[in-house]
Amino acid sequence: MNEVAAPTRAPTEPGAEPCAERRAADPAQEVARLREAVLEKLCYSVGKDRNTASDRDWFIAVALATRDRIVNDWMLSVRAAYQENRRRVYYLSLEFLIGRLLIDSLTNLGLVEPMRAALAGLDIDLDKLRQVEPDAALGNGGLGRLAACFMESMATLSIAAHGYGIRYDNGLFRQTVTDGWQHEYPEDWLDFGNPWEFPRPEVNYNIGFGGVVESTPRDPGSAARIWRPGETVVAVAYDIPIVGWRGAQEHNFVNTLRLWSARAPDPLRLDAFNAGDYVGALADQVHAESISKILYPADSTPAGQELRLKQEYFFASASLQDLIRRHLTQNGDINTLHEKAAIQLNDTHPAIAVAELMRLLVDIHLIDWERAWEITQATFSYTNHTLLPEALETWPAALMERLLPRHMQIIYLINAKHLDHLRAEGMDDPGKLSALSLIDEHGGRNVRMGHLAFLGSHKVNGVSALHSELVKETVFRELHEIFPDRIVNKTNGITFRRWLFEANPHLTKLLGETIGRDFYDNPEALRALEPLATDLDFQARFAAARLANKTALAGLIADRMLIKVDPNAIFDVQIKRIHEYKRQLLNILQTIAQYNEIRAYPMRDCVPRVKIFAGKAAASYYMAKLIIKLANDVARVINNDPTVRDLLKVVFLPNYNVSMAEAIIPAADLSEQISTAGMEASGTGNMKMALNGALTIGTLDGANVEIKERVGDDNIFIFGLTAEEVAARRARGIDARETIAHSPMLREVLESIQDGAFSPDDRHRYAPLVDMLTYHDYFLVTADFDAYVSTQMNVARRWRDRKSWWRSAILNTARTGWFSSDRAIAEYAEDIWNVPVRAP
Ligand code: 26Q
Repeated sequence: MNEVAAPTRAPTEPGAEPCAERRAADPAQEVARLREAVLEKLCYSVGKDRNTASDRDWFIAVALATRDRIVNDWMLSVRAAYQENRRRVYYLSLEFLIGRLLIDSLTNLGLVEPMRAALAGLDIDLDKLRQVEPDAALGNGGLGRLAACFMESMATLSIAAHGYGIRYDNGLFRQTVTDGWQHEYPEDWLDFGNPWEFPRPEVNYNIGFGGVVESTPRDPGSAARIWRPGETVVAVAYDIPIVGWRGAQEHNFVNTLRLWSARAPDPLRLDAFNAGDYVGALADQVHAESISKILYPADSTPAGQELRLKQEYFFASASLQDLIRRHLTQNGDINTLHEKAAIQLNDTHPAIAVAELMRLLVDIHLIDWERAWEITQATFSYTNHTLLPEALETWPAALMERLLPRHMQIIYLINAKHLDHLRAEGMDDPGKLSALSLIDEHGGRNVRMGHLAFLGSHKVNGVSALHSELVKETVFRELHEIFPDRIVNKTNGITFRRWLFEANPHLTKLLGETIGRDFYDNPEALRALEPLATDLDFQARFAAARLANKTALAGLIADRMLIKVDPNAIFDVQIKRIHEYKRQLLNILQTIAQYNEIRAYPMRDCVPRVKIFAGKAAASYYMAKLIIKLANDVARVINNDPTVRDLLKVVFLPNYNVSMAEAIIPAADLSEQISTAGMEASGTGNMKMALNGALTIGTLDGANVEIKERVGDDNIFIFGLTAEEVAARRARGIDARETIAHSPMLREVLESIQDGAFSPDDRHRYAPLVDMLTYHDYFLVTADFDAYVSTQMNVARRWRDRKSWWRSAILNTARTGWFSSDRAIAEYAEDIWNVPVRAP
């Protein structure tokens, strides 16, 4: 197979000619057509009779009928990009946390109600089918969900964009909680097929690993390198169409998410099979296909394993070969690649693409080094999502040399030229040179992927204003000094289609009736709500919409957990990956403090609260799993204590995913965003809850800072140390004995945990946790405890004054339009990719 085959016509695009005429003008006709289409799919594609079809059969039929409506626009979009020869954006991400697509696609096509009516005529309930679709959980958390929101916004803004990732057979693990402990089970989203994907077996590329690099003389004085891999795996494409909202012209803009699946070049060794070795005959296949088998279930601590590096190179190489093929088909000249392609690296996970593009340009396309480097830098840009030192990706040079010998040579050469240049400019401080080097020499030789991504890009961005400043001051301090214009900020955003229109139809309807539908296309139009914030009639309608959402969530909690919660209580919500820096522990300690208070002063008037937690812990993250167990132990004790009298309930909902977020977020009154300041790069759940009318309790971290600036100080509860104070406190030491001694409430809480009040079956269960908080409180839970408790009291006071609460809630919705991912993508398009956008 040719590495960069250049066929005369791209065989991989979804065809050239749009095939069917699209929408019926008459709504009744539209409904009738959809009904016919669904029945046809049920019969001819699913092979089922209406009388025996299961919900799943109906779901597949509806998804396929919806997909048919997408394909035409897809072809038109591809053709438009081709004819206009636009610069294309390539979004490389190892994670796309998509969730469900049925309602999302129907919403963007404007077909939710027609489809609902079509199905009602068949006695089928669309909302029931909606629940049947498995979540596509090809991501861990924020970074993966951001990629999914961005794909939708790029289509909405008619940016010709392709997402590239891996089609994992098993997405993020399914979490169960038994006896309070998390257990992980494989996730099986593909078991009943994926109606949204188009397999493209003809689009496949060879990906090499290992082997040797040979030199052959080229021009006088220079040598060509030829990499002869020892192993080859084939990457096969699967395409998912991503529909944009409405569309600028007469059709919706539709982009492609192309996911790669790994295959062995020869799936079966016939000689072994014939000799009776059936397992051995399949060994090569199993080995090759392991690359796209499973998503790494870590969200911060890099696994550092060989398979992960193979995944990174596998999808980076396949994607580059694919986009170069497309470029050559259309433009014929590799020298103009950067004019026609902008590649965004979603964190360092695809950073090996920098070395791969250099290899393709220099070794395969015979471009000279300096020119190749110019093209590479002009093509790539890189987004940083974390400052956690343990999450900064590095790979042992020895492992890289073995797996990717040619790439390692290229990395050494990039580094040598980079350091030579610095020395030529007069830099002679060995400390600085070593901090600037691509190779970290402390404790063995490791390749710094962040440095590689930084040097290979023309722009590097952080994901909130605070985070981008910290990126300049910490991880890339020395690089920023030398390239002061490279780091920019692009504050994250969320797609309002999924996180407002689809997740919260009650509120969306109310907003439409009140301020008109401008906000459908222009999120800033939500500002029109501001004058209504004190209107008691509107407040009542706003509160009613929220109560409907809370009642629905209470139903879900009753069904799944057999816990009864009162929809009139404050729904106090913390939903995100479980991590010490996110400080679920701080929330649990405050819950215990409130429990102690209720028992100590039973006569005191106390505001009823439901504490809702959800989130997964990395399987190997012991402390995170212990925190889940504590949340569940505390829930059991509090929920079963009659003296609490429903004033406090604690719920840990297992198996948090995108669909569960869609159910929880519209029902949240209080949004917990309480990370140790400086550690949460941005957060996006904070934006989703604020948009839906929750008030935030949070630290000055990530995008909380910008949410505060927009909603106003009176409409958010901010507490705790600032990022600067955190740094200073850590410098002073993190032994918390003195802090604990000064807080009677904290002391009581820690003593009750220590004494086994929540673990009577194992009194020592939480000794490691209490020890950690006492002697090594790196995340400063104890330092922020008193401030957090008193801010939670302010929350309760505010809740009593419901007029004031709803005023703030309405102002949160009115003032968070800026956090739309359309705004974020428009900024990337203008400042980083240099591509035009077209609003609907
Ligand atoms: C790396 C190497 C090996 C194995 C796993 C990983 C890995 C995988 C996922 C490292 C990090 C992640 C995910 C990080 C993440 O989700 N970060 C979040 O990104 C959001 C979008 O920018 C921010 O809003 C959050 O603040 C940030 O935590």
